[in-house]
Amino acid sequence: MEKILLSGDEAVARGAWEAGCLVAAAYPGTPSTEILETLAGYPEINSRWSANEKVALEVAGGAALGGVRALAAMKHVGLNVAADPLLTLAYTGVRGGLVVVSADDPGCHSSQNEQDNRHYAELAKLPMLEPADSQECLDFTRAAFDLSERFDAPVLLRLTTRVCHSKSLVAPGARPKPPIQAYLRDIKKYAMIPAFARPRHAAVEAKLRQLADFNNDSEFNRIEWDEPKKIGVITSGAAYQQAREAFGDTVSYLKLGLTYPLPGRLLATFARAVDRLYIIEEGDPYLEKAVRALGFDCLGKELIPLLGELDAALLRRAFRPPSPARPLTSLIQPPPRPPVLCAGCPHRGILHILGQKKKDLAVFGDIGCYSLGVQPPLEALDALICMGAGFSGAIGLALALKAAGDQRKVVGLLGDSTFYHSGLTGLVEAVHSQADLCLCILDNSTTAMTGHQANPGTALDLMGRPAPALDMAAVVRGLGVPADRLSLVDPLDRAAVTEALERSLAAGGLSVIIARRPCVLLKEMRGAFKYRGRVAPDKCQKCRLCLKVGCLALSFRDGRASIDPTACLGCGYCRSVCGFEAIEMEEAQ
Ligand SMILES: Cc1ncc(C[n+]2csc(CCOP(=O)(O)OP(=O)(O)O)c2C)c(N)n1
Repeated sequence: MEKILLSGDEAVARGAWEAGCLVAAAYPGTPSTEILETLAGYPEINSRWSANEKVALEVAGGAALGGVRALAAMKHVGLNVAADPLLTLAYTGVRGGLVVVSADDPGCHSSQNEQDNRHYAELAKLPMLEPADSQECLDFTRAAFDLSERFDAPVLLRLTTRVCHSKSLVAPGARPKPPIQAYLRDIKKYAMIPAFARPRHAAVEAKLRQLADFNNDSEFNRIEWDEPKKIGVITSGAAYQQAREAFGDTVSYLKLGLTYPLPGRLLATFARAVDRLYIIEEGDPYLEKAVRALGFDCLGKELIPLLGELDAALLRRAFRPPSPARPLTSLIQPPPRPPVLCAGCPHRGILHILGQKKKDLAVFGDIGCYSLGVQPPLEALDALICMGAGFSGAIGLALALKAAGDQRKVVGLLGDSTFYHSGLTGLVEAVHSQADLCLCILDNSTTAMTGHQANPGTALDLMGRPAPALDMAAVVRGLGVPADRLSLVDPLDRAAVTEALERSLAAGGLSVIIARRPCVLLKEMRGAFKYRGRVAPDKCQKCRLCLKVGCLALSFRDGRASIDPTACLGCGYCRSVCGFEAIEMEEAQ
């Protein structure tokens, strides 16, 4: 078959297909999202967006226990959500192969932290594979299913942003008839009550010893010698590519692919053969600690940053700082382009109103496009931790403010996808504990931030098939919020949002506002706005109030506010903010 150009994510999907995977589940999150988006193109695989990562892994885990090959994918923080089933699936083992993809984001390109999920392999006591390019993404994924069945364990496939998103040539293969094994009831293996879990733990430890031994000669690792063997570099994943680009054939490499459990004998052979040993890895000193624990002296994080991503120029500088007279060209940085809410974004209205009231409010935010409301000019959110915390964090914050006699009211805020992901349990807690809060759900009918994925509130599933959309208002009422404490508003309707917010906060107790308007970038919204804003020059009083809405179509030019007609989508929110009726709407050309 001819080679094809694939990103790492696409190659993982292809590898799963070639391995005969039958079930794939994920919750979107950069840099992992394209794995399921690609799998959706293979009709032989039942692929889905799950409500969250824990659900995704449990769906895949259940399928693997049932005897078919299954895959769950997520970004690194998603594995925190899925950690509970992960650690016990290690005990049950599998029947059909189970591959768990964790896509880490060194450098926080689009994440709230840059945790190094290699530690999860050690914590969960699971084999871990780390591909370094698209071909390895395909090969390792395919092999991961075999490894999973051979050692009766879920396999962690750990990727990072560069591996997920870089494209390189891949030799594709065929898909055999998917191996399906008969489901067998085996409670000692699959029902983890304490009496059965204890012996399963012993089985896991035995498996790890076998895996470590297997890894010493496994095809996943390779040594690339340089003669004479002066400098040795131990590395894996994207760091291998960066090291090769920086040092080429001038050093010897031990490139690791199966990075847990580590191959002690192989590491020792390599370490003994070279004069000086370096560990080049992104993130924590994971390999470095293991090499030191084997008794070998090496250099790693003293030279190479623990924070952020590596690149070849950074590695060259780490080993040989450039002379100030001849700086490396890559030291030139592109100008920063901070992300902003799109023109016409429905979140803008409610965020602007919350920002205007920030002296009287404390707002616990969440992760979604509305996170862009943290910074000026909106300044609507006080805190943001992880998905779901917009509600539960707000409950705790309200308790603290009450204890301190602080009169500020507390608002919790999250989006529709986040509500179904992990906001539901926070709402249950708020109802049951009679929290004194206003909780807002910004329902734009999609999972916008990661690229418009379906969620339980949308009417189509990942494969594009019609799916029953949950009725959010009914869900909220069903969880115990009385109808008169629930408001449904258009987030760009300034008067309605202000009224709902003030009424909710004045009444005290728990109230919920669903601010609903579809994301302006959804296909079905094309052409929805028939007008464009225009500033009437004679009416503009130069007060700059409209600029506070943070719309990229608005700027201050030639001494007055101005609207770029090519950027404006005509949502009209800025018009409702202007106190001088200086913004007019005219028909779009
Ligand atoms: C545990 C976890 N999983 C996935 C993500 C990636 N992620 C960030 S925001 C977001 C979607 C938020 O959707 P929604 O709440 O509907 O807000 P929108 O972007 O549509 O405004 C996702 C999937 C994450 N940050 N954390």
